[in-house]
Amino acid sequence: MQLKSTLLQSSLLCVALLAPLSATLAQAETPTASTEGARVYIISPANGDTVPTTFTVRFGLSGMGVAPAGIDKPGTGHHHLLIDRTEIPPAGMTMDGTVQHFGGGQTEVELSLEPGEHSLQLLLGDMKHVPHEPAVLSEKITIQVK
Ligand SMILES: [Cu+2]
Repeated sequence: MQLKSTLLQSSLLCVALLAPLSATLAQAETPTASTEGARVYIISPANGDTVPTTFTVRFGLSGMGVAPAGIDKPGTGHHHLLIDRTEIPPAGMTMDGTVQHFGGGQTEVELSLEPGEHSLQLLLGDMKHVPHEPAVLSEKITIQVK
């Protein structure tokens, strides 16, 4: 009996998925209007909570809807999580890779952080990852990771 060897080809499709975001970096964008009264907030953990090194962050949004990046629908956006950031990403600019993007329309994430004090804050972005005008920004919470 003879064994046939099969040549496996690996694809690098994942590289292509990163292209649309970097292509729009540093471009001035026409601001997308947020809905008046829209509010983004962290459902859990709560401000001051102590959490294990791996924990779930749940995102809340009222007054607007969640849509994946690239979907042009008024009154929507996707979540961005700012971890231990002292500055808010600049208005009118595409948020870069220092911000966690949830361009698939996710409303929670399992995070793993080093033990210690950390801050978390949510910022809604439009279909091009640009903060709305005015920005829809959550309160910043501080948590203890143990
Ligand atoms: Cu984004």
